[in-house]
Amino acid sequence: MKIGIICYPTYGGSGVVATELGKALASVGHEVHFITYTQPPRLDFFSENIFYHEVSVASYPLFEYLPYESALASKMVDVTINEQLDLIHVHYAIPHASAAYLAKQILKYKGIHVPVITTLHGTDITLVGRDPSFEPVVTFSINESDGVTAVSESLKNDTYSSFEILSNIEVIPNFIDLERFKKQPKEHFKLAICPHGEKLLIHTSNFRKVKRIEDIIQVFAKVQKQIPSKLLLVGDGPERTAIEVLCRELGVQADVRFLGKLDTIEEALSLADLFLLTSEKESFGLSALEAMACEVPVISSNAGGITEVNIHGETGFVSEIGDVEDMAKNAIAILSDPVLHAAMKKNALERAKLFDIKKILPLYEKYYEKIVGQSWRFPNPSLLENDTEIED
Ligand code: GMT
Repeated sequence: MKIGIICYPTYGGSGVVATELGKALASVGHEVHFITYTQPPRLDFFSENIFYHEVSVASYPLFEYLPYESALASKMVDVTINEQLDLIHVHYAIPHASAAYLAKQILKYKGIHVPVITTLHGTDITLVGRDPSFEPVVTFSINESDGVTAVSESLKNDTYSSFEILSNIEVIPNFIDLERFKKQPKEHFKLAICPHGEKLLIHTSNFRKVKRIEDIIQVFAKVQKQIPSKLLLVGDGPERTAIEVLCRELGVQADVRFLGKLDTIEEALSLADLFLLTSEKESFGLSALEAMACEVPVISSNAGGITEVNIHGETGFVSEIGDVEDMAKNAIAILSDPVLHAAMKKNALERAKLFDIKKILPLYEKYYEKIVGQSWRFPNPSLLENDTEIED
């Protein structure tokens, strides 16, 4: 199949899911065309089946806001025609789903029907998408998609309860490449960071408000009072300065290290004893899954789909959002009990195996076949030569 993938070229979240999905599809012989405004970070190698099409937006003094959505729709039209795409798969509804709708309508005028699948990832539904400035467009473009998937049951339910959705939403959970995310022997690094045998806690994210990183610092400060420990913060984002201030206020700044946007997250995860994820909203929690694949138990909030990944009392512990006392108590329980810690490490890996890319990729392929099978397509060459004819 020839598949167009539209995503944000981000270090985490939907961008990573889209990129890893495209790579996996290419590895089993599909031709994958990424369409986005810059090269996704995990797309830094050559593959005969992977193509990258950059969206550039012409600037003009009139434009206070650059019309990215129009440029993206135009690029989707161009790539669909010239590469003869069978399918467009957009990740994160805003503005990708509505741009895809526009592209689809333009292609229809050229006698080409290309099905569009929208994958909902999280804040496009639970936060930004609900805003009245986006809601009508999000609802419309989800309903107009030929197929819609959500990354967790929780996100599917949130979508039905927040928007008037008429179509079926298929849950296809996020996944992990277990060949990449596995515990690596990095004892020398651990010794450098924790020279006196301290425990190592870790968090990775985009440092947005929704992650409640202040709770992570509070939990860490409480843990540290009882168990000598260090905290690694991987990633970067708007809350960075506020977090640094809080670290100083709580007197833990010397034991907290900011590592920035690491490409090799699995190396840092391999050193850790515990992963913290205190989010207010989290449709899935891919970062927790990455930690679990590296045998790191998770202390988390119960936001959204996290409980579909982190199982309370098995792979870690789950607390109410904001309950830092309970989170600290649970963290201390794991870190001070080697038998419990070892069992949870093992359970975390076993649970991560359920989300192996090798298990999830066929679900996407089957869904693609279903959606493409429901559509008719390409092309009436005479219509391609004559743009004015309309095929219904
Ligand atoms: O807001 C973010 O954290 C980024 C966002 C994204 O779309 O890039 O992440 C969402 O998608 C991830 C991949 O499907 C999920 O693992 C995250 O849980 C989800 N984030 C939120 O729901 C806050």
